[in-house]
Amino acid sequence: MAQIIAEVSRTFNEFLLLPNRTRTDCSAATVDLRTALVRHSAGQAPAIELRSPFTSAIMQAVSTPALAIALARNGGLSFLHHNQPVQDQAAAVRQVKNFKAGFVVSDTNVRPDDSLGVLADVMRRTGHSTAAVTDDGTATGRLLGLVTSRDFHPQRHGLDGPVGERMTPLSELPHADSEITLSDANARLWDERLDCLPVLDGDGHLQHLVFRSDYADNKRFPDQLVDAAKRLRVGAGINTHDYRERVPALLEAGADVLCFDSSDGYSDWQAQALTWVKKHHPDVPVGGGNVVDGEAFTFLAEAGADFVKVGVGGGSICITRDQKGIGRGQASAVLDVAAARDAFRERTGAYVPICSDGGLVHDYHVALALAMGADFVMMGRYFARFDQAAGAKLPTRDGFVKEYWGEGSNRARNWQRYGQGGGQGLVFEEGVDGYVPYAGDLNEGLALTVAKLRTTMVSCGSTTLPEFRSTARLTLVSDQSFQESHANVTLRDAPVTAS
Ligand code: RVP
Repeated sequence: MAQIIAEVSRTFNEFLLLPNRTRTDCSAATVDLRTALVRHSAGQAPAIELRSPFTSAIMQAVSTPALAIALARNGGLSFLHHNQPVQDQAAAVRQVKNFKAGFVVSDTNVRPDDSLGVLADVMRRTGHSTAAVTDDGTATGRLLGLVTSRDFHPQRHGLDGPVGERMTPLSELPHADSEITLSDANARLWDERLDCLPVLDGDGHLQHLVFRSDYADNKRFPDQLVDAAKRLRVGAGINTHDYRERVPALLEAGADVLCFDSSDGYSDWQAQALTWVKKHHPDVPVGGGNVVDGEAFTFLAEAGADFVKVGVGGGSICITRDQKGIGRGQASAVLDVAAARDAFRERTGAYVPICSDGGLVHDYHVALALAMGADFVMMGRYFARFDQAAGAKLPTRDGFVKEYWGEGSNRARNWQRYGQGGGQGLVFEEGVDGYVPYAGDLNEGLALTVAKLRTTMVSCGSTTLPEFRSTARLTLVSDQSFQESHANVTLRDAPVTAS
């Protein structure tokens, strides 16, 4: 006979945190948001720790290289999606690993015999006012000079003459070799009163430009998530179909951590694939999921998963529950899996972090997920709203929106994530294709969310995430008290007739 789980399936909106005593040494500034990303022996430091407990969803609409760079610079981690050819995903990983803060690959490039009209067009297109002049007009050609918008005037010089006549030639241009560090490059920018310092390889080919205008930007990110070689860290999604080809290519490209991406990870397929990765690449951390209960967590932890993602059907674009009747309220799922993680640690001495994935709608849901036991969170909708995400930004009557679509939608057709028995395709959709409100730059949006998380932790008397989850006190909210949570006046900027 079917078993009925006694507890009701609950979600984040049904809970609130009670404030704990806040001691004088507990303040937003002393809160430490570091958290374990991967399996480790209890009491020992993990091989990889996030500086901030945020990861971005393994989705086409979300985790681009630009978003991965921005998130890692803020201490979190992106998982680049696997719903693309292996070589494309590997190239995306390389793009993140090759990023050097402050060292810009030039996007405004011309040849010396290009006309000033061509130069003006290129500058208009990129919005930048400094162009590299290289022998072949590419970002890595042999550098011949620099030309800026201050070097020519369309009326005075006309637009027909060649760029070479207005550029500052390399012989008069201070430049550096590829060994230079960012701090030395910045020192030269200030000492020699330069706006831009080109960095060249041994053959005189352009590698990067370092701009004075980026100086403040480079000081902005004290919590970057970097590897031993100071390169930003990046994760990559994999699936249980082509992992034998995909995993080696991703590792060759420099991926720091992998994660199986499946709408239902409680399967022999995933256990077998985990075993394969662990056998062939024992030092590479690999996560598993998704699961919604302790039994499934333990299954994946025993199969070797280095972290486990929690969540089925709660994603903002997800219709799995409507379509298949499978899933569990995200709060119940996290609480159950967190208990299993702690039991697994007691039994084996291994701590396997868990990630609350999907269904985080309000900023305070992040705090609730972490209080309920998640080591870190994964979000799709949240990150899809930012400039750095993949979706197009579109104007509406009320402002801008960004496109956001599920991996189980017909737009993404990520059949590897959904075992529907349809071969290389989806038999039915498990996700929708829609829009989310545009939220600007990730750096600013995430800073606000982090500020809220810090102050919630202070109210709960915690300066670390382990302390937060071990001391949190949560209460269920009734419909009536949920109403009480919202403002109950007519807002100043709303029509007076509003109820
Ligand atoms: P959300 O943050 O609520 O937008 O949820 C994102 C999560 O939803 C993803 O990390 C993934 O687990 C899940 N997802 C992605 N696509 C779909 C779908 O099409 N059903 N669901």
